[in-house]
Amino acid sequence: MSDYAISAKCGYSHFAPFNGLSGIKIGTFNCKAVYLRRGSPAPNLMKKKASVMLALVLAAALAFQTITKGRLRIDIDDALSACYADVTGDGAEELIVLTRSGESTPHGECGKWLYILSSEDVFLSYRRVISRFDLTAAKPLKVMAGDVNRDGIKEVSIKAWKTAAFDPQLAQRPFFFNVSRGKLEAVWLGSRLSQPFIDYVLTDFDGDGFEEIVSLEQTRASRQQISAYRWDSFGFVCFARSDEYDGLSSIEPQMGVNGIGRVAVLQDGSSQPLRFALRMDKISLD
Ligand SMILES: [Ca+2]
Ligand SMILES: [Ca+2]
Repeated sequence: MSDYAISAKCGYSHFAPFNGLSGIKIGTFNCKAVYLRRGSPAPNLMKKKASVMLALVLAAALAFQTITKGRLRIDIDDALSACYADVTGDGAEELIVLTRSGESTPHGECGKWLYILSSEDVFLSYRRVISRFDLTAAKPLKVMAGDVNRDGIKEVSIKAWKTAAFDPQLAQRPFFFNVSRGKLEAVWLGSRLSQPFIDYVLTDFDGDGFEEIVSLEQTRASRQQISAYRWDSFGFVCFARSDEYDGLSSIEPQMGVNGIGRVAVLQDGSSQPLRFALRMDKISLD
């Protein structure tokens, strides 16, 4: 014996005799021992296989935003924001995803790509890409969907962090787009709501089958108030407000009684959210 190597999980084997073998090493594939034979290409071949495997592993790690044959491999937990809604009007829900940019704003990280993906047709976490849009310039913070203008097609809403044509201040702004024709068609690019808002959600707050904007806003007295807005031909009109509160910090939509939406609002110092719903044209504690 001129040399030997130890290999885990390998069977015991004899090999037919070769000429010119000078050493032995353990390869990386299938626990096979690789004989180094002068003039043989085998060791180089094994190196190439290792390189291919490394490339595949790296590709899988980077595949979150890699489209392969019109499909995107995606882990929703890695997205900045995502929701399910039928935004193409074909009767089936799509998965709407805002990817991360790594860029920060005063309201947290903003996104980059908006993907409209088939929620069905999933193969090994790959989904069919229906359309995608680069939203880098809008610094999008969150994506939602709802039929706010009551035309039977759900709009995609982006909470953007940017200036407006007549307002040079950076601020959170509510944008609404129709994506049903494969393009990002602006429905309403709001410069602001009636008061500066902390956040807003889309929910059918009045039970008429269409979504409204329900927002958590800052009042002039630096208190917080919840407001609801309904579409009115060319834009949104505020139709209900709550009393003013202190320490309200976040708002989330919730399903209420008989499918009528309500909102859960966190208040500083309390682990349980306050729940608000529409009562006689006023937003009240539920
Ligand atoms: Ca609509
Ligand atoms: Ca409604």
